[in-house]
Amino acid sequence: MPLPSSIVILTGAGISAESGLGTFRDKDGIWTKYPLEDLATPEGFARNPDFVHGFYNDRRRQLKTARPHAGHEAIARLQTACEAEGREFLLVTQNVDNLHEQAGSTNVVHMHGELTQIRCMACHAVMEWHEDIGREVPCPSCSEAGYLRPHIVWFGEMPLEMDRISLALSHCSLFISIGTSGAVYPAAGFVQEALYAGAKTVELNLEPSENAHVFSESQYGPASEILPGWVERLIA
Ligand code: BV8
Repeated sequence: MPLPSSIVILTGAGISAESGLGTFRDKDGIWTKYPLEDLATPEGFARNPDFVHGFYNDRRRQLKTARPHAGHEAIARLQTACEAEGREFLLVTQNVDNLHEQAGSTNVVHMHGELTQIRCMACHAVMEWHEDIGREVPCPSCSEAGYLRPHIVWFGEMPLEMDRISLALSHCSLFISIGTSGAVYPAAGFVQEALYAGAKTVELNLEPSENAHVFSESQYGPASEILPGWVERLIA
């Protein structure tokens, strides 16, 4: 059976769970331990930048030892198969880790930003950064100190590359949602956009998400266990 003409995949924190990076809304999730308003909003950062820098510094450090699993590798194989047949493929992730890239995925759209990038609020430069940052660190681009922030999309801020994502959704034939609770917009609305485009919609998750009823097909279980078989059946 030929591969679908155009695939869009959306991933969330669930696909990084088995690599040891925390999810947000599961039991013991990040937002059950840390106040979202103080850590993932521009207001929270303005109130206490050191607290927010510390939170993201900890998560950036975790990246150094986190490794992708068979689920990430299956997604990278699917991209290779699609591109070998000239099919369109777009991987959009809500995650700010680099596990998809470590597994071989390319052109990954990080709609909520990346832990390994920082942004200067004085000169607006966005730069690769793998170490801790703090208020005292001068911007490598404009040398101003006190203006660096994580290049992360917080609540109330516009996610990145939305035009590119909407264009891909408007003509996709298969939309696959993996490891996300469907609690955060606009990502949680992508399945509806794909449906309007006439796409087949699939949810692969540990358990039904908040918009599970919208999907035409679903399979539940840990991503490292269910993704490889699901992708092999699609590619075969
Ligand atoms: C915006 C920062 C507009 C990075 C994040 C009322 C109604 C609707 C919307 C809103 C509303 N009030 C406010 C809003 C908008 C708001 C929103 O959606 N709020 C929600 C809470 C109601 N959205 C925004 O503010 C967005 N911006 O709307 O801008 C705008 C318009 C014009 C001009 C300017 C602005 C910005 C949203 C981005 C916020 N940043 N994070 C970081 O620190 O990581 S969001 C945060 O949630 C994370 O980034 C995360 O990626 C994201 C989504 O969570 P999930 O990835 O789904 O993770 P979660 O823990 O929830 O779920 C894990 C899932 O995995 C579970 O289903 C679980 O079953 C599954 N799982 C677990 N283990 C496994 C597994 N699956 C498979 N295998 C496993 N092993």
